[in-house]
Amino acid sequence: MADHSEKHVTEDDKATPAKMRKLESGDAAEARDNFAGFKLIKVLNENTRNKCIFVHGSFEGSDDDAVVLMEKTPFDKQSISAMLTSTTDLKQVMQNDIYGVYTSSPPPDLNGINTTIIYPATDRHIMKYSAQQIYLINETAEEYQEITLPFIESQPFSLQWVYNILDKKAESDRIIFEDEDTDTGFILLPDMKWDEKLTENLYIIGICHKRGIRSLRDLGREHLPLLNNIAKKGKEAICTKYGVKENQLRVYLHYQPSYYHLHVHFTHVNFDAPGMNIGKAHLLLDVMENIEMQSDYYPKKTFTFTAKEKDPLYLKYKAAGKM
Ligand code: G7M
Repeated sequence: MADHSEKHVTEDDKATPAKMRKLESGDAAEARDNFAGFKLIKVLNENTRNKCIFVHGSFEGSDDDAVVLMEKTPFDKQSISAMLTSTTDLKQVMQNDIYGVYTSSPPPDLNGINTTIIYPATDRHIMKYSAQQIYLINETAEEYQEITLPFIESQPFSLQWVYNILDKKAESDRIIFEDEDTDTGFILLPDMKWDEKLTENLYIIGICHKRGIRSLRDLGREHLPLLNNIAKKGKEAICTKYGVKENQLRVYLHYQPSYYHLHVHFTHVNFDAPGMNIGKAHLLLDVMENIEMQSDYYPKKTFTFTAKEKDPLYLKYKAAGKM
């Protein structure tokens, strides 16, 4: 199996020299205090049900693109009494008999919005977060070899953020658990989508130390000790730190993943997490059972997965006359 540990710089990453410099450094970008000088270019997508919005913009004095992901967070039962005090301003919208409707403005510290800034963002980030028609692709083992694998090898999303975590260059203060074994070890930490405030929307990822396992497609019997280890120790560590029991955790892998370095998703069973749908999520226990029954189950399987209309992989399948 090819080793993918070296850093890939995609064509999109190469868009400007500034982007190259920042992406090659491997350092985390500087923290920002506010959105001063931010110019909104376009709302890429919004979802009223999930109360999130994704926008494309830029920061003053920079030619680089930025993608900002904002999501209103669930209510915290612990802080609701602090919210129902004189510190929360009420503006009346209407009153009818005993029914009063208001817009309330709680103090900022009780009213945070989970915000991710991707900067500098590549064209692929802008595409990834744009509203698009979705299609299903059936990928046979042969099509994986002929279309998907060459695509992954030619332009994966940069794995720099993954290597920063594994090398303790970023997010090391957020590590929940680590097993350092080079074959079966992994790092467990909050997914960037989770603000760690409430366990109701708990979202944690386990990233394996071993490099070169791109996805589910690469898994066989030799990986069972790694998968068992992530399943067992990951769940134990989450239970110890957050009190969420094993039978309240959904543990799965994505196919296709966005990032081709093996990682496992842990989410709270009550949470309707993005990317949990059929055509994307594969339960880790099912994966292990399938491999136990047949070691080359995943290399041989026909996968059905969802892809967006501007996704370069979808375009490859279309160009090959498969769509
Ligand atoms: O779809 P895929 O299985 O590749 O999911 C990758 C996961 O990694 C997503 O749930 C992302 O939210 C998460 N993620 C992506 N980035 C860039 C980061 C990051 O820099 N830090 C953390 N903690 N999670 C990330």
